[in-house]
Amino acid sequence: MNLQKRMDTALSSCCGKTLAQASRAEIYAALMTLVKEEMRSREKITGERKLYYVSAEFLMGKLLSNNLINLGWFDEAKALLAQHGIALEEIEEEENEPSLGNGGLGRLAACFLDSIAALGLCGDGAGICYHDGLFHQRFKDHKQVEERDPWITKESWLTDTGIRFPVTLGEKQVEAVMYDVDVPGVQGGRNTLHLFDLPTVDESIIREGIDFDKTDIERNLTLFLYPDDSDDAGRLLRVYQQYFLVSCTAQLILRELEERGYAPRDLHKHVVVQINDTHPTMIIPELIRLLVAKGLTMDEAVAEVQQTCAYTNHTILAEALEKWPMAFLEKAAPAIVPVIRELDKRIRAQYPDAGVQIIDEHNVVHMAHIDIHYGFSVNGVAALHTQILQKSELKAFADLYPGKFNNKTNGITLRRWLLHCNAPLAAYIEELIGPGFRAHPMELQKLIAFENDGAVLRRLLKIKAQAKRDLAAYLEKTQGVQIAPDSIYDVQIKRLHEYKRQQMNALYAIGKILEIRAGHVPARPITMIFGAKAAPAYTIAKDIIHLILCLADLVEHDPQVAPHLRIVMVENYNVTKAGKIIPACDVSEQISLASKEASGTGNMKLMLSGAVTLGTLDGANVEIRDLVGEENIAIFGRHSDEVIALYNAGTYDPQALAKDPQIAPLVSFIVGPELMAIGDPACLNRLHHEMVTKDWFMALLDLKDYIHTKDALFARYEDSTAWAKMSLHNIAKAGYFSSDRTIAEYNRDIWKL
Ligand code: 26Q
Repeated sequence: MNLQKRMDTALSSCCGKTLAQASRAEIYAALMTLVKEEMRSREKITGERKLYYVSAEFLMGKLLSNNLINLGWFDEAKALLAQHGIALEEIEEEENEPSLGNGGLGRLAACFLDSIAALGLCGDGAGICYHDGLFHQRFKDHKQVEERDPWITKESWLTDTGIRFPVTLGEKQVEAVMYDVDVPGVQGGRNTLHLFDLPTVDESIIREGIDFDKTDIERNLTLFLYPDDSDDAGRLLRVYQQYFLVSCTAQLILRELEERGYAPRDLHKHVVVQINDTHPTMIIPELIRLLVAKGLTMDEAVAEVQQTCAYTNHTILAEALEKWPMAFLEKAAPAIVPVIRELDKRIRAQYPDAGVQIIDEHNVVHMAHIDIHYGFSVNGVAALHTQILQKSELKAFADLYPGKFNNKTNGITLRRWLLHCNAPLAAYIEELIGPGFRAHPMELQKLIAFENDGAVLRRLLKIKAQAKRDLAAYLEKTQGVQIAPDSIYDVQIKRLHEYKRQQMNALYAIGKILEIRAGHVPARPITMIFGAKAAPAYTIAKDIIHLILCLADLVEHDPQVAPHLRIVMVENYNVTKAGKIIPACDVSEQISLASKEASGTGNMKLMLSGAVTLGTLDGANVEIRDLVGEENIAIFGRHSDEVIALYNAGTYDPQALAKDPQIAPLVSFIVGPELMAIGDPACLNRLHHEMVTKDWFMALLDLKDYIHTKDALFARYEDSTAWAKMSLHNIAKAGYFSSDRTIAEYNRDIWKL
C-alpha cells in the first residue's frame, strides 16, 4: 500500500488539491474514503455459524484511528501527515462522534464488535441509526442543558446497502433502510455493524433542545436514543424503536440464512443471537412469528428460537429491568402479541410460581422473563453480578434452569483503550516486553519483572506526567479551565446515577474545602475531574451535576482553597473525551454502592493506563482486587451482602447518619449560604432533602470510610516510587480485562462459532 499515492489521487479527484493544499476537512474526507474502500475490499468473515449481536446501543466513538489501527495503516498515515506538519489528532477533530449509546452497555457492544472481528469470528452487530444520538450536553448557569447532537454528515462511515425491510409499526407499514458500517479485524477480514433507519424521519420536528412530538412515529422513530422513561409517550416510542430494531434484524437473519443455503428449520445450527440486555427481547417472538409464517409449527418454531437466543443481563436495578404494559405492545407491535400470549400460556402450564410468569397480574410483560425462559443462556457481566443474579435477583429462574446461567466478565479493547488513546505508554511497554502483548494481553504480566527497576518506574511516572500536561492543555483549550499538572488527578467518569455515588465524591470535596479553610492543607494539590451526563428527566442526577458545578465555581473563586483543590466537570463527556482523560488519571473513582454496579468497564480502562482504583467491592472491582492484590488498590465500604441485607430489613436510616458530627457539616454545606448564593436554591434544597431523608443509594453509609481511605491513598502518592510500583502492577494485571478474552469465553461457552 502506498498511502501517499492514494491520498494524492483521492484529494485530486475530490477537490483538485494536493495534500499540502488541502484543508483538514478535505484530508479527513479523503482518508475516510480510502479507509472505507480498503475495508470494502477486505473479505467478509464467513462461517457455518453466524452471530448477531443485537443491541439498542453501539457507542462506537470516532472511527478513523480505530480503523487505521485495525487495517495496519496507522503508523504510515501518521508519518505521512507529519511530513506536512499535521498531527493525526487534528484530522480526527474533523470527525463527529456518533453518540449511539448511553454508557457502559453501548460501549461494551462497540468493544465486542472490535474483538469479534479481531478473533476472526463471523459476527455482525445490529442496531438503530439514531440521527441525533443521545444528546449533546452543555452547561449553563451550573446546570446541564440538552441539545441535539446531529452527527451524520454527507460523507460518513455509513453505507446505504440498498436493502429495505417492511416493518409493521402499529397499524402502519413502513420501509426500513439498512446502513452498514464496516468493522475491520486487526488480523484481516471484516464484519459489519448494520444500523436500521426510517427515511421518513424528519429533524424539523425537533423543537427547543431535544423536545419533539413523541406521537408522530413515522417522523420521530430514529431521531434520538431514548435516554430515560419519564413520560408515557416517550416510553411507547421506545417500544416502537425496539420492535423496529428486532423486526429488521429478524428479517435480515432469515434472509441471510436462506442466502447461505440453509433451511429455516436449521436456524439454530447456523445462527446465534446475543440479546444485549432486554432492549431487543422482542426478537424472540418476532423470530417465532416469522418461522411459523415460513411453515414451521409453533412447537418447532419455539424450540428453534429457544436454541438460538442468548441473553446478557447488565443490571439488577429494578427500575432498569424493562416491563411494558401489554397495551403498549398491542399498540406498537400487534403482530407479536399473540406469540407473547402463547409463550406466557406455556409457562403458566409448566410453572405455577407467579414470580416467573411473563405477563403479570397487572397485564404487564416482563421482558427479562421472556429471555430467560426462551433463551438457552443467561449471563451476568462480572463474577459478583452473576452470583447476585443467581442467589437473589433471579433466584427463582436459576433454580429452574441452573444450566443456563453463566458469567462473562466484561472486557475492553486494548486497541482503542491502550494502543490508540495511550500510545506513549503502549510504545514503552513494547520496549520493555516486546510486541506480544498486542495480540496476547496477558503478556502484560511480564511487566511485573520490572517492579523494582527504578529506571522503569521513573519512565512510567514521566509518561503519566506528560499525559497529565496533555490533559491540562486540552481542558484549557476546550473549556478554558486551568489545572495544575503536578496535582493528583482524581477522576470519576461515568453516567450520572445515584447508585454510582458522585454525590459522595462531592461531599468529599466539601470536606476538603472546610479542612483547607481550617488550615489543614493537603500535601499536594488535588484536581477532581468529573465527566457525566444525566438522563434529562432524572431530577436528582441533574441536581448532583448542579452541586458539582457550583462547587467547582466556589473553589475556583476562593483564593484560600484554589491553590490546593480544583474541581472540573468536563462538558459533554463521551468516548473521545474518555480517551483524553484516561491516560492522565492517577486515582480511579469506582465508588458505587456494593451490589449495584453490574461490572463497570471504566475501572478496567483506567487501571490499564496505570491508575490506582479507589473503590467498593462491587462489579468487576472485586476481580481487579483479586488480580492486583490488596496492596495495589484502595477498597472501602460495606460489602454487597450487608447492603442487600440492609435493603431487605428496611432499616437504613440516613437521618441518623446526617447528624453524625463528621457528616453533618458536609451535608449542611449544600444548603449553606455560599452555595445558595452561587446556585439554584430549589435544586440544592431538593438534593439536600433527598440525601438526609431517603439517600436511596446509601451515600452517607460509606462516607466516613470513603474519606478516610481516600486521604490515606492520597498520602501514598507522596512516595512516588511506591506509587509507580502500584501503577505498574495495575497495568500488568489489566490484560485479563481484554475484551478479546471476554469474547473468546462467549464463543467457547455460548456461541460456538
Ligand atoms: C431501559 C428502559 C427504558 C429506557 C431505557 C432503558 C435503559 C437504557 C440503557 C436501561 C439501561 C441502559 C444501560 C445500562 C448500562 O449501561 N449498564 C451498564 O452496563 C455495563 C456493561 O455491562 C456495566 O459495566 C455497568 O455496570 C452497567 O451499569
